[in-house]
Amino acid sequence: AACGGGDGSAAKGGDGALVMGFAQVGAESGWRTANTKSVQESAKSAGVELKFSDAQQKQENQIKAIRSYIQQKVDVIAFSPVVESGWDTVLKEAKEANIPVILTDRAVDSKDTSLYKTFLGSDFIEEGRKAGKWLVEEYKDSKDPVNIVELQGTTGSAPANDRKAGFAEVVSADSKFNVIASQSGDFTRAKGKEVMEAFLKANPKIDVLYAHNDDMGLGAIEAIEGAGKVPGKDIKIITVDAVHDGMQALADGKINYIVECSPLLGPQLMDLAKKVVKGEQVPARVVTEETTFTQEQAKQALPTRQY
Ligand code: GZL
Repeated sequence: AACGGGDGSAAKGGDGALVMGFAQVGAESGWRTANTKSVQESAKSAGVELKFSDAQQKQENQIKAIRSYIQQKVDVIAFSPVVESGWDTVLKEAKEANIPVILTDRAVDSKDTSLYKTFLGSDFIEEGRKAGKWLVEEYKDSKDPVNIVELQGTTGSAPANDRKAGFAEVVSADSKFNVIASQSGDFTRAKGKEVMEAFLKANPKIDVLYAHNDDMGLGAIEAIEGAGKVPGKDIKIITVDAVHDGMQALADGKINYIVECSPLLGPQLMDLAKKVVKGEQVPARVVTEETTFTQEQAKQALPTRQY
């Protein structure tokens, strides 16, 4: 397709549609599946021709996909960077090819913000703070030490770095809270279960699990039950995302609190892409709207959840 130029003419795909190249992280979690569905369905209803790739959580695959979109002269590139670092070179190649880039979901640590037009996604630090605030409230009347284990997301990813920082910022205000172990479970159930089994073996007294996503929390629940303990009671669990299976576990009392991270970025992404290709101004940062859920709220919300 010809590139959308500064003359305001929208770039044209085969049938006149705007062509977007989307480099997705992978299919590691229920969140990711819901996010992919949102992008694909929104492209269809927005009349955007979508080229889609799944990087199996490998940065080199995302970089390859972005390079292939540049070769194909798509009108706009969007992607969710699996990790924060290592993007400047390929983003400079997109800029030289005069193809605008939109970051969705996760951020990059590039100092040169001219390398992308906007970043659409959640405030992960705030998500970590929300998790910490619930815990502080939950234990406000207790003086005893609270032993916390933490299942981090993918090492080097913005959600892992920021959810850890936001949570630590809040709980470090009270010395009774001790994060006694913190390790990556790579946002997957399998790894979450494996790491939680190791935490349980190494730490006789665990009061709380803070998992950076529902999927690792669900894996950890299997490990906790396998160790003969009751999730949600013997070990309180806080997770992030609020995908269906996490909300079900919350309603069932196996998780105590979930901080929502909405994957439904598709509609906003398509609107931003059309503006960007037309050369219109867009905000540098678009923060996703999202909330939190207690066990009671999960029971109310479940019947009408989209994912
Ligand atoms: C957050 C997203 C994270 C989810 C995980 O926006 O990048 O990646 O929290 C997913 O479930 O794997």
